[in-house]
Amino acid sequence: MKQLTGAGAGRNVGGFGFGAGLVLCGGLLGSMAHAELPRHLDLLVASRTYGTLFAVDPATGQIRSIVTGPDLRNAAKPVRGTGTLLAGALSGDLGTSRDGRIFWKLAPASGTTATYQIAAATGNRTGLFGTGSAINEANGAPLMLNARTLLLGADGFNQTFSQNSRILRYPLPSGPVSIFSGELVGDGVQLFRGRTLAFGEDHAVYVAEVGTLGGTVTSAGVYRVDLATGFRTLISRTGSLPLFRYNVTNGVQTPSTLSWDRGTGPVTNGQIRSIAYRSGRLYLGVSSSVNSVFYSAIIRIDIATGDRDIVVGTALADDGTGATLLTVSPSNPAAPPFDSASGLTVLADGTIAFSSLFTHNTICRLNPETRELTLIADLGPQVTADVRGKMNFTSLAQFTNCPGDLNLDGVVDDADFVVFVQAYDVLDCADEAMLPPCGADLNGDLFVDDGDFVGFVVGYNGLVCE
Ligand SMILES: [Ca+2]
Ligand SMILES: [Ca+2]
Repeated sequence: MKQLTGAGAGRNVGGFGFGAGLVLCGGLLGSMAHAELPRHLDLLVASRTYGTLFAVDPATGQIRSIVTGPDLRNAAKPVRGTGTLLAGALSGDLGTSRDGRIFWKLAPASGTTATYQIAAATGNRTGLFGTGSAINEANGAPLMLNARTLLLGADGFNQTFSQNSRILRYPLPSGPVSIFSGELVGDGVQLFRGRTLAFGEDHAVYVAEVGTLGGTVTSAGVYRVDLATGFRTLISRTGSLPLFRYNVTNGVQTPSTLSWDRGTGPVTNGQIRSIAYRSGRLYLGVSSSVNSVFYSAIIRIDIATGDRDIVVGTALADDGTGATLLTVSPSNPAAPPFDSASGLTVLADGTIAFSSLFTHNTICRLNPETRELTLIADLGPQVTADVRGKMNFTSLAQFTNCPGDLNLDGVVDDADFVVFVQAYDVLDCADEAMLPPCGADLNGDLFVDDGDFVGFVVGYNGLVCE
């Protein structure tokens, strides 16, 4: 515990008159200088079909720019950026850092699964690691643990039932990749096709399994993985089948599977597309299929009990049949339709943004308290007719490059100062009390100290963040 020198009562920093004004991130200056670059808090949405990453202004719903890949607004589809075209993936997901870095892990048609870094300034696509080897198989979500570390899911889409999934750890900028949890690393329940990740507030990363149709291991679940130990515990069974998984203790896996269960409520017989964390609860974008008709829902899980409920959409009753539909409608009558909710992203106001994977070209916003569902953007009218309904928006993330805006509400103000002081008192990004991605570590040295405070004050006192 140290004291923040010079902060006084928290309102008078270095004679700059702390609290005197707000810094708007991405203002007029930014738009004049970099008309084609994404701005702080733009929504990045990824088309797996074409390998295009759009930046969308959440206030207007308009495409701000093509970050990388073919420009689907133009019939000639000119490609922005160099490197492997990131199209054809079974599924892709995005990670963004607080300083404007973008990471995309997927399996492009021309190659095997790999993780790429996208340079926002140029659109260039650079492979970081991945050759389709066992440690990196299939797709998964990259997530910033801190400024220097990526955690990644690896769902093992084609793995056999005897293989385990894993969560990978990649030190930036150059690795090497290693297994953080899974296989025989870390005690606890086996992961099978654990694709998407979300940080909680309890020094844990939560992983959602895509799900499986049956075999030696069955069903799907959501697990807590402790960031200190890599140990895995079941939070909630999300699949309609009984959950069977191996258990690992001290690097030894049980010879046969065990039955696991936790939580009551709706389930799914299809894929889980995305997971998000908000206030002690997890939110899942899920798909189910009955009589060849696909249904989508956003399911909420109370971490304390594992109990599940539908916020909006259609999922299945946990009655053993895998065929009894349960539907919860949005509270507003004019709610937009959605399918296979993907890329769930919690915004500063507590609403959850998400994309639709298949027929819709939309980004929607859900208020999980009121069940109000509204439209943020419809990209359909903004692209050429031939790609509409085919883009497959697998993932969504916020582009963030305003380092002083710690709560991601678009301004650097006293609320951010409160967040900064809390992080400063903790100091070490690896401390259990520090929340990922340790955003107050502005200079990326994995500590929050006076060096970061200098940068924070500069942001607070008037520099436009682009
Ligand atoms: Ca802020
Ligand atoms: Ca630092």
